[in-house]
Order: sequence, then C-alpha cells, then structure tokens
Amino acid sequence: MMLYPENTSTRTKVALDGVWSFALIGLHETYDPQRPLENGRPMPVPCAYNDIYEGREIRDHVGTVVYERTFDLPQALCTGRLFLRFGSVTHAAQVWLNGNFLGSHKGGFLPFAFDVTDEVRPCGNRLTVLADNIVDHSTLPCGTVQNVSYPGMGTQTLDFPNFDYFNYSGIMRPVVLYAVPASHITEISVQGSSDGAFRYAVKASGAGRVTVQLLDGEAVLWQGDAFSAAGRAEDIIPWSPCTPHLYRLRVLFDGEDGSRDQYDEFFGFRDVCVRGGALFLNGQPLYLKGFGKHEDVPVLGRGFSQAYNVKDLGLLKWLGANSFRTSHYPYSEEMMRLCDRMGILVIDETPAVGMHTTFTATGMKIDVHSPTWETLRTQEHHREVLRDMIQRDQNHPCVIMWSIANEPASEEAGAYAYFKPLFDLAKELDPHKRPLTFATHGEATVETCEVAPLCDVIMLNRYYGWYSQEGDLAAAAAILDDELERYHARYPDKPIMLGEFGADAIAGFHDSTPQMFSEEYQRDMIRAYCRVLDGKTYICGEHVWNFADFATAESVKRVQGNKKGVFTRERKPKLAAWYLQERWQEGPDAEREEASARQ
Ligand code: BDP
Repeated sequence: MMLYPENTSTRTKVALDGVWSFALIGLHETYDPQRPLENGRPMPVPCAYNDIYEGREIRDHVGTVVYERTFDLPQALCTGRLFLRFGSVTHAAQVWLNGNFLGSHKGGFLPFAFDVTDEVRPCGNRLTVLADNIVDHSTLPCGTVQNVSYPGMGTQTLDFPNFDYFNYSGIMRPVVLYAVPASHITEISVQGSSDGAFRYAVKASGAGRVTVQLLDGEAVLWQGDAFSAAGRAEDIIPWSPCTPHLYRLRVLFDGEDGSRDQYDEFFGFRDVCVRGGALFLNGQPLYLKGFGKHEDVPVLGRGFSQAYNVKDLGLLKWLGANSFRTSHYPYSEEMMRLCDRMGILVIDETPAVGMHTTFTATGMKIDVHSPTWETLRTQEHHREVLRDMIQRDQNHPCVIMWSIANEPASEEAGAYAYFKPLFDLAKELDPHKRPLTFATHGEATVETCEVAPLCDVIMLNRYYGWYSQEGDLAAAAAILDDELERYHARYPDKPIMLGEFGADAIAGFHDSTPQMFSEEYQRDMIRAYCRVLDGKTYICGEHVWNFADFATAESVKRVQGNKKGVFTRERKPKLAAWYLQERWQEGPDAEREEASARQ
C-alpha cells in the first residue's frame, strides 16, 4: 500500500502541480521523449485538458497527449529515497525523467509512484508524461474503438466510451515529489471497532524497530512496539456521520541503518455489517440517504478541485444526506480524507463500467453484438483495480461498502464465473470485511441476475417513468414496488437499496402539469420512488441519480450533458433539492416513519 504523501517530521513533499507544457499527438504519430517538447501549449495540472482550449480537436482528442515540465531539486528533498507520485492519470501513463523511462501505469483513477532517487539531478530535470485516453475491451471503463469512413474523408479511428460520462483525460490529480528516509514505513493498516477494540499492522522497507502510539488529539491512549498488534481503548467516540471523530495511529520507525521515519495514519472506531437483512453502523440500523456522484465540474472536467469537493460535501450536509457512491470510479484520496473528516459515508466503486457489449450506455454507438463475457478482456485488470482501490482506501472509516462494478451484463451467461473471484478477492483483501455490492441495471431481473447472490447488499439502478413508462409515474411506482417485493422474496437476508433513480430536469423548465424534463417532473419522480421505499423495512437506502448535472458524450438523449442532477453543474439547487432537504432533514427518515404509521 502506498501511504498518502504527507509532510511529517521525517518526510517532505513538494508539489509539481502548476502550468506544464502540453501537446496533442496524432493517433498514428510516434513521440520521442528523448527530445524536449517544443512549442507546447500551457496546460494546468491537475486538470482534464478537454475544456481548456476551444475546438473539437482538443475536446474530442483520441489517443495520446504529452505533458512536460522542468524542475530543480530542492535541498530539502536530498535525503533518503525520492518518489515521484501521481494521484491519477487518465487512462494510461508512460513517464520519463530526463529522457529515461521510469515506467507505465494502466488505469485512470488510482495513484502510482516511481522511485527516482537515482534518476534525479540537482538542476534542470525534465519530466515527460504521455497520457492515453483510449477505452476498449481491455480497459476499465470499457469502450469500443472503431474505424469509420465517410465519403471523401478517408478512414478515421473513433473511440466510443460505453459509459455515460464524458471521457475527460489527462493528469487529473496532484503530482508530487516525495522524500522519505532511506529505510521507511511502507504500509499501515488499522481497524477500529465501536467498542474500542483495534488492530494494526505496519510494514517497513528495511530492518528496524517501531513504536506505535494511538492518539486522540495529543493524548496517548495506547502505546506498543510491535509491527502488528491488537488492543482496546477505553471511552472512545465511535466514528459516525454525526460524530466523525478521528484518531491517529502514530508510527515511529528506527531503521538499523540509522534512518528514522514517522507517519500518522488517521482512522475511526466504527463497525459496519449486514445482519438479518439489515445494514448496521455501530450496531444501529443504517439508512443511506444520498446520491451517485461524479467528479465533474466546469472547466476542470474530472480534474481535482479541493474547493468543489468541500462545497459538495457541504451541500450533502445541507440536504441532510449522509452518503454517496463514487460512481463510477475511485475518487481522489483527498475526497476520501474529507469524507472521514466531515462524516460522509461512501460506497467505494471500482472503474468497472460499460461492461456490456450487447447493450449501449445511453446514446453510445457501439456495434459489438458478441456475448459480453466472451468478448471483454478485463478480468486481470479488474483484479488490479480492485486490489489497488482496497489497499488505498481500506483505512478510511467513511468507506462502508465496496461496489465491484456498475451495471455489468450480470444477466448474461458467464457473469457469475467472472464476478465470483472478484467478490472473493475483495473479501480476502479487506481486513474490515466490509459488505460488498454492485449496481444492477434494469435488465438484470431477479430471475436473470447471476451476480445478486454474491452481494451482501443488493443495489438496483432503476428508471421506470424515464427510459420506460415515460411520463407515467403511477405505472413507474407500481412496477418498482412489484420488483422490490420480488427481489426481497428471493433474497430475504439481503438488504436492498436503490443505487440510482432520477429524471433529467433542465434548470428553469417548469410545468403546472409536470412533464418530462421539467423541474417538477424530476421532483415528482423522486418523490414517487421514495414513497414506494417508505414502509419497506428491508430497504437500506436511497441514492438519487445524480448529485449534479454532468458532462457526457453527445447524443440526442443528452442536452449538453446529463441533466439528472438535483443541482446544476454550478451547484444551484433545482426543485428536487428542496424536496429532498425536507425529506432528509426532518429527523431521520421522517417520511418513512409517517408512511409506516399510515399502514
Ligand atoms: C445508468 C448509469 C449512469 C447513467 C444513468 C443515466 O449507471 O451512468 O448516467 O443510467 O442514464 O444506467 O442517466
């Protein structure tokens, strides 16, 4: 596990964020990283490049781009080992320092690092990154590469993402140089339970001794000198959305080579489990109120924004929401830390989306009609992203569930064989043994879904009254009710939640008889679904799709993007936000209680 880069008494981090040089590379061009990039355009890092300059050439670029910058090495970094670390580069990266190849990384949403101690010079270092945004049958998310030709235009290679968010690309998250002592701490795993029990395991890169302290603020609650141990702390405050109290495991490492290292890992005391068909947090039944989100903001695209992250969590609190899903990929480490701190529960999802070759995500143009599980070549990479996500996020108290995929072809033959090893791997890797789930799409019915039996919590994405039964909310509610009852009858021990439901509403469109795309229809559809959920004790949550409007590929079904946000892309509330605020703020599940009382 890569520890998040923090400045500590023994470690120094220097940001390489800023304005780099940038150029597009044609699909059939080769690039020579031995030569400095000439005439590059200024490009902010971190940020998606797509919306920075005007024109389709950059917005819809397919393939590789190059980023370059130079830097001198600050004296403070000249001890021990030096790492160059990327929060994420979408979707694949190759990295050179001074023309020497450091390595590559596949996958656009997880961090990676290179040891550059022996490569770096005191002055005039040239750092070159090639980023590639192709999505195909071997990547996660999945897409389809096609050659098309139009009269008189020759052949063009196009890449169609099989997912409903814009394929923002580039260096998306912070880039840092990070100096650690020669022998240093490499891994810290820590788990706390609401009764004060805890256990931890520490690894280091060399031989030496550790001292481990459990701190509450500056107070030392426990101290030991083992690389792994278990203990119990008295009178702890369990971590929850109302009391997001964080403790620290301070690890001090004294290497035999004379190195000394210190790292503080924050964690919480909390338990999450599924028992008797219900979801529990710290022994109390838990009902999830919130959204599927996206990392998506104006100008930056999917690029990291501390300000929007804090704003969004503030808006969740303002609504009375307690949770969100990182649809459809792991979010930044900084966001996970913020959720720990602000008390927001997270369903942490892998980037496995678009795993459906016989079904096209809304409006996407693909022409593959071969069975999904015979066509995709993602199994090995899926294991990698699952492993890296769990290793990265396992200590976060905010993470209460892992979502293995979004809307895969779970109804097609071969789905069980594909997913069983992944569910097993997640259980094996997570010391917390958090509940597992995945988001099912409408065609994965209770009769056909092969993957539901593997889940601890069943999560349904449903759009009756939108993609079917258009405009008919009474029919939508009746069908939803019936489906939920049938799922419950088949899986009585598994709590069920809605992972997605919602309608597009164009901010400012209004109707007295609510029609599709008006703010009233969106509100009414959300309300109709909520009423179906109320009174069903096996339901453990409602996640509206989506928190905010977001960019997508163009199609006749998308009006400058997906407008299912309860907030606009600029974070202004639509009518539905006020409805949800009333529902979620009025004490825990006010409408649910009222509805059960009515029965
Ligand atoms: C669901 C997908 C989500 C889409 C949503 C929609 O999981 O990514 O954005 O539909 O159509 O199927 O709005």
